[in-house]
Formats: sequence, structure tokens, C-alpha cells
Amino acid sequence: MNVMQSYTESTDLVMDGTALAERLARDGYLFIRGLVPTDAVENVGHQFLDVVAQGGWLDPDHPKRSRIANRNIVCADPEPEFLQVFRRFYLSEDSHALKHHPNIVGLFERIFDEEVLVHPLFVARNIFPQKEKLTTRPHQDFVHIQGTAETFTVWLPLHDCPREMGGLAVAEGSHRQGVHDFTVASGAGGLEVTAPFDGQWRFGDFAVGDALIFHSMMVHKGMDNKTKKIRHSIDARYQRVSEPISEVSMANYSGCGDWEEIYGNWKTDDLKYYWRKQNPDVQPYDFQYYDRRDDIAFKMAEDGNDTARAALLRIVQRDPRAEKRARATDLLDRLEA
Ligand SMILES: O=C(O)CCC(=O)C(=O)O
Ligand SMILES: [Fe+2]
Repeated sequence: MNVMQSYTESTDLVMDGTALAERLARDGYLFIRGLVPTDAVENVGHQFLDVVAQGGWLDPDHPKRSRIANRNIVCADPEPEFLQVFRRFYLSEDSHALKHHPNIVGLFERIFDEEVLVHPLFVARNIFPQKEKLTTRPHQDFVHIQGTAETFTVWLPLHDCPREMGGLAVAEGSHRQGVHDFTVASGAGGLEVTAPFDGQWRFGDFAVGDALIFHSMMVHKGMDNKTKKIRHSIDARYQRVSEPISEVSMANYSGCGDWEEIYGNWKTDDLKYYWRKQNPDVQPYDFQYYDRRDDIAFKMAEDGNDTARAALLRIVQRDPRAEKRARATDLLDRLEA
């Protein structure tokens, strides 16, 4: 669309809630260097690396910490082979604790001037290198998470993430234009904005501990990972406790175990079901966007277009309606035949 520019840094505003809130309202994002201490992020990053090393996703001829991917592995979220390995990351108590880090929650307290609700759901991303087809396409998180639009994602890479590793780019100001038309795509989230929208693309290098914060309506996209290394990041989400949250944000990441399973080996109880004492206003998920996605995916699959696979898998794994799941299963079989 237009040439990439660097993020505007908001590091110097970090203690000034009013200034942060104004900039977030204007641009739709904040980029803050060193928001979370390096140790806290790296510790979780190393645990994620252990999980994928055990799963055979790293090249055994290189040291684990080099992050070099095993080139023979081709699998992606939400395929069962992928989830079988990936889901173990969610058992890590430290990974869940990271989203409650006082530097993040404190930042949102200043921005909201109210008690913060940390979403129970958080998302981890494992991005294999040199798989451009799976690069996350331009999308808006709101379509997936709903609840109050005044929800903010913190995107935190779990290691240094120079541009060539493919961080996240945001389209400045695109959060003020409502939900954009989309189509079905491969890659995280499975959707891609098709309608033209206004907004200068912004991007940059991350050192571990740097954070990108953006509005739920913000158009954002992954950039190609041109290295040989696996990229790991988490998305955690925050809102005012007085505003509604969708039921989809109350559960653990789909296919990665329920809370009892997650909590199985935790050493402390403090963060288990932490949201219950906040009594959040939970609303049912509105299926209008997913219904539109499903119509597109069914049509694509009928035309033999493989791009529909990830959306069909999501329907099979997550849709409460048996009829839709059956149709998606049937089309997946046909695509594989
Ligand atoms: O890390 C990525 O490539 C995608 C992150 C993202 O936008 C998402 O998970 O919604
Ligand atoms: Fe996203």
C-alpha cells in the first residue's frame, strides 16, 4: 500500500497515563521500549523453546538457543500435529504470569484510570521461517475477540526480533474505521482484510522486553520471517473491568486444554481463575463475522482452493453447530482427496 515507516516511540510517556491515552486514541498503537524486564520475558521464551525443541521443530545440528528451525517440519496452527506440540507451552505457569506483569498492568491502569481486566485468553505464536504463505495477513483482532472495542493487545516477542525475523506492522489510524471487509486466508487468525483502508504502515526492530500495544480495531499484519529462526511471541489483551468481554476471551486458547488441565502442575494458586473476583460482564459471541468467513471458506473449498483448509479446521474444532462441523469435515476430506 505505502512505504513502511518506523514506529513512533512512546517510551518517554510511560508514566503519563493521559498522554498515553491520547496517543493511543490518535494513532491506535504505542511502541514502548523495555516495558517488561528482559529476564521475565526471556524466561518464558526459553520455556517455549524447550517445548518446540522437544517437539522436534529445531534443527538438531545447532544449539537450541540459536532458534534455527528444522526445515523438515511443515505444520501450522490449527493442524492437530501442530497443536499437539504447541499446547504444552500453555501449561507453563510463568507464561500466564507474564501477562500479569505489574509493568503491563500498571501501564493500563494509568491509561484507563480504572481497574484492569486481563483477558483469560492469551495467544502464543510460533512462526516458522521462510514460509511466506503462513505470514499473518492484515486483520483486526476485534473480529475474533469482540466484547468492548476498547480492548488492547500487547504483542511481545519472547526474544530479540529484528525486522528480518518478521515482527508485527500496524496501520496507524486504521482503528477508527470500523470492521473492514475480509476474506479467508492462511496464516494466524485465518482472515485477511480486503477493503481499502487508510493508515500509514509502521514497523520496527524489537529488543526483548519491548512491547507493541494496539487497539482491537487496528489493522495489523505479520512480516515475512526471512531468517532461519523460529519466531515466538505472545498476544495478551487488556480492557476496563467495567466493560463487556466476550465469552470467547474467557477460555484458554482453543485446542490447548481447559483451565483444570492448565493449572495441573502450578506451584501457586494466586492466578488460578483470577478473574472470578472481578465479576466480569461476559457476553455471548456474535457469530456474524465467522458466518461470513465460513460462507467464503465453503465456497473456496468447493472450488478446490486449499487456502480454505485452516478456516475449515477451525470450524471443525470450535463451531458449536454440528451441521457446520459436518460440512467442514466433508470439505476437508475432499480437499485432501
Ligand atoms: O504474531 C503474529 O504473526 C500474529 C499476531 C496477531 O496479530 C494475532 O495473533 O492476532
Ligand atoms: Fe492480531
